[in-house]
Amino acid sequence: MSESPMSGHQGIDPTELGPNMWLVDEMYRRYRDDPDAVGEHWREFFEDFTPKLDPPSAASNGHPAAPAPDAVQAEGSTPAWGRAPRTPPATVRPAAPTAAEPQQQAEPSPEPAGEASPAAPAAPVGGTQLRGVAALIAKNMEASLEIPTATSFRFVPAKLLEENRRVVNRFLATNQGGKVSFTHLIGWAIVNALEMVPAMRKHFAEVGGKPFVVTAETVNLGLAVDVEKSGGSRTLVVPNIKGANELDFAGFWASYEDIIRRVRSNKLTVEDFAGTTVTLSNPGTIGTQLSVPRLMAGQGLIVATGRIDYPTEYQGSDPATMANLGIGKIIGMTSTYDHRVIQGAESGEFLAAIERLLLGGDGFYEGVFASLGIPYEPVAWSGDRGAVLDEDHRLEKQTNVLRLINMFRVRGHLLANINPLGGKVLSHRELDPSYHGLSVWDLDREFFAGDLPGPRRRSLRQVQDLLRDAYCQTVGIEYMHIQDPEQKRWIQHRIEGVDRSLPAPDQRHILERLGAAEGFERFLHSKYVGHKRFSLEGAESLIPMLDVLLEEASAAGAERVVMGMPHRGRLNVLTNIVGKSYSRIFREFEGDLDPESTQGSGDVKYHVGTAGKFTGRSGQTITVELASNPSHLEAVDPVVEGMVRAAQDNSGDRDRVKILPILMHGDAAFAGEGVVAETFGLSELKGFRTGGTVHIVVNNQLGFTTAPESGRSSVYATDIAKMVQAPIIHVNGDDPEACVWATRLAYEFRQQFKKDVVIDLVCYRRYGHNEGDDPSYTQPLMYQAIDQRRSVRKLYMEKLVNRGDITVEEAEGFLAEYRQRMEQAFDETKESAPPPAQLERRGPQPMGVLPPVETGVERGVLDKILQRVTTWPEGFTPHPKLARQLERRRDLLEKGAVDWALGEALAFGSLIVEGTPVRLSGQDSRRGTFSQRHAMLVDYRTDRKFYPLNHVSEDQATFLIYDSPLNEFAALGFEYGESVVAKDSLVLWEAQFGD
Ligand SMILES: Cc1ncc(C[n+]2csc(CCOP(=O)(O)OP(=O)(O)O)c2C)c(N)n1
Repeated sequence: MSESPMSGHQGIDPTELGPNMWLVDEMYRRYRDDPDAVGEHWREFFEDFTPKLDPPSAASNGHPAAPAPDAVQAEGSTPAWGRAPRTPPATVRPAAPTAAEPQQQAEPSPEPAGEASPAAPAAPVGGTQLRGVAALIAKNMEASLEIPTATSFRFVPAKLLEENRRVVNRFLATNQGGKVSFTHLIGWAIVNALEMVPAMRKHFAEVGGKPFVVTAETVNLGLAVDVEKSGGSRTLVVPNIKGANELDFAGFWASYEDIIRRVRSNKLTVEDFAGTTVTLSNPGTIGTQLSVPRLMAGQGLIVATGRIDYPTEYQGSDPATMANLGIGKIIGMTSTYDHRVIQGAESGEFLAAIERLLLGGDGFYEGVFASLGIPYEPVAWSGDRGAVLDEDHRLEKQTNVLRLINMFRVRGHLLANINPLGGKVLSHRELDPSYHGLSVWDLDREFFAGDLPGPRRRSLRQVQDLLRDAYCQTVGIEYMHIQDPEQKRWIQHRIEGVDRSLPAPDQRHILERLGAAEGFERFLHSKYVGHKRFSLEGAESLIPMLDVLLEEASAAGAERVVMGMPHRGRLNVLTNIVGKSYSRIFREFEGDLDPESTQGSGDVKYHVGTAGKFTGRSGQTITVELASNPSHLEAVDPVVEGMVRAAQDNSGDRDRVKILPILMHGDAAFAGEGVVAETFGLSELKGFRTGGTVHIVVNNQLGFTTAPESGRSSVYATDIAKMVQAPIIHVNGDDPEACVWATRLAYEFRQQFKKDVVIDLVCYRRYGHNEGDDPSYTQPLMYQAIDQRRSVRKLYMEKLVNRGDITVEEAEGFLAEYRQRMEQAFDETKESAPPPAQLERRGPQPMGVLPPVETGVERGVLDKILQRVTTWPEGFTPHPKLARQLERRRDLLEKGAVDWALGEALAFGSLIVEGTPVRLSGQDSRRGTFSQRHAMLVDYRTDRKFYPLNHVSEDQATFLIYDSPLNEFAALGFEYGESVVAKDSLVLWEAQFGD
């Protein structure tokens, strides 16, 4: 029943981490040391790779890099932390260092290795002479007797540590992989407690016969690792984590694992043992409750942790009874210190600080969660109130458990990890058990689980796990607004307690499709630099989603789908789903445009429709038609519905299962355009219904430059779909397996209930709105995060390797195929390139001039405005490119030249200086569609906003400028209303051109 902190230590047995947890990291290391050491396919994969479990580089934490491996080796090391399986015996090397920098004190072994010298005295009966490492340990132990130590003891409740470690590991298991052990967390608490009680960083030193007390600035945390040698005997090594107090938890965890890995592979170096400040020892592995270890010279403190277990008097008690009584496990901890320089009170305070941290004080777990990118709130500590042995309390808690279950069904999506860019801690009071009077102490108690699948009675922990798995992983589903109980039950049966893992062929197919999606974009990117293509990058999961949708539909006997979609990813869908040939698309890029199209403006690629055949994996085919659409976003929605309805009626598809509508949308357009609501309004009407549309919102969290807070009043971009009680499935675009699973669910729902269903594919946009646009003017921090983000293909491949789902050789095969696809594309363009088209450009017709009006203002006023719109406040950091742009504006006026944007700023500025308020709204108006206006500056480091025209003079009128939602009718109507009342203001609405 007992658990040692070390038994949670999983760094030694890789199988417990996911079979290949280290594999990718190891290959990366080889690549980093010598890029030629890995195959050429891997190089592209590693270009932007950051190893998750690689410790921060020595340079980054201010320590010199370790000397070359091999300098010092542990003998036949099998670290016994966690009882690891034995590694093959290593070659015997020079004496391994043992506790407390032994290598600094190491002297040559008193006896040469090999035969004893004939002159040596006879060994005692049964005696074996201590040599090498063993002799050194003996020596060091004797030396340690000179240190006058004292020891403080404390038992610390382990309940919260256990619960939060569980949350962490459940998250890691479904995301990056890896496991955090109790010791990682306890070690981290020790490092933090040393910051809180710096007196514990002192040690004693004697120089020239004089005593000194030394306070270490950096904490080099020694880890006492018990190593089992090939012959079965044991020894001890104490390498340390350098500068542990300068790391965050993720860095500490990575360094810790790195050390254990190097112990295991005999790769420790002299540097690893140098300068230990404090040591952590854990004899809890073998069941020890408390121990008083020896303190080595040069250190002032050694902490020992015992096993994690129930107090001795409860050994053998019934776990259910203990849960009901609120009895939890504890950990014994000791602090053994050098009493010459550290006092008992300081040591006591130090252990108290560790306890406070392990009970969640000072944001301890919040820090751990944040550094690992876990988007949840940690479990909080609380005392056990209202013991459940009391009938009333039991009933009350039971009721609350049922309420919690319902709450997860209603609002669980708010805790779902659906945003690949993360950045926000997900929480909602009604999903917090404490809001329902339930605490950590209730987790092990049993309750009736209502209508959840599985046993009628189970622990609250099991209930909560099931709910979190169903509603709060990378899929969040809204369906409780549906009034039909049958539809709700149908959904619950498919998401509660259901294993969502995909079979191996599906995984490989997804990876292949992601390669096709990314490869196409990368190719266009390198070949047609600066061309608009409205890249799908950041949302590549759309391709496997459409693929599975067509696969399912064709397998079920559907004959045709009609799709409507906007600009984003359209070319990708045309090639990878509709089957339009690469060469046809490339020809359009090379200038072979349809002369009928928009005067050859080049936008035909994003608007023209086409029809093709999709062939599923099992060979079945289905006709796919992509409707032509105008630039006007969402205008195609009712058109697609009309096309489908006509086709259904013509072919006698009365059940509406043979011809299926699919609509794709951008998040801003879906939330903004009125025609979306109008089309939903048709969906259930006899004369208009098409048996349900599968909607996929490609939610890249921006509409051109407009963020959701300016673009919509609803929580989600998809809230409008609730008007027809459609289920809405939000899914993290960086989890392609979840995307595919969500698509299957959506399709099945549509077929079953003949109703609309919406998938909200939460993703990001790797570039600007189009490839020539710089998004970092308005969203600098978001784009710094996006720049760091590796493609979904790479992340998925890494995950498959880490989980052991594909081998390294298979991964290499996928990388080779990806490269080959690019090369083939290059060949195809070479073959297909036609002569560049000569398009006749007609200039605009002269429109005449308006009668002249006196508008002039004093030059001084213009200079003042210019000064304002080309400067920014102290401490504000403008975008580096913009700073230069504004500088040029100043030069312009000096030369007497004024461009459109400056002319406009001077006009607005002079109006407000004269006392006329100005109000302007429109799509992306604050920055300007052409990146020309910059009426709002955004701090490059903090996202803070500054509006220069609001600071021209003290008594000026207001200048108000807003990005509107992506609609025209409502925004224009609103501004017209403004102008009817605000007669003395200049009220403007700005339209946005085409796409
Ligand atoms: C009705 C209409 N209004 C405005 C535009 C100009 N416009 C083209 S794309 C775009 C932003 C679209 O954002 P979103 O719908 O989120 O799709 P994304 O480009 O992010 O994929 C705007 C405002 C347009 N094409 N149609």
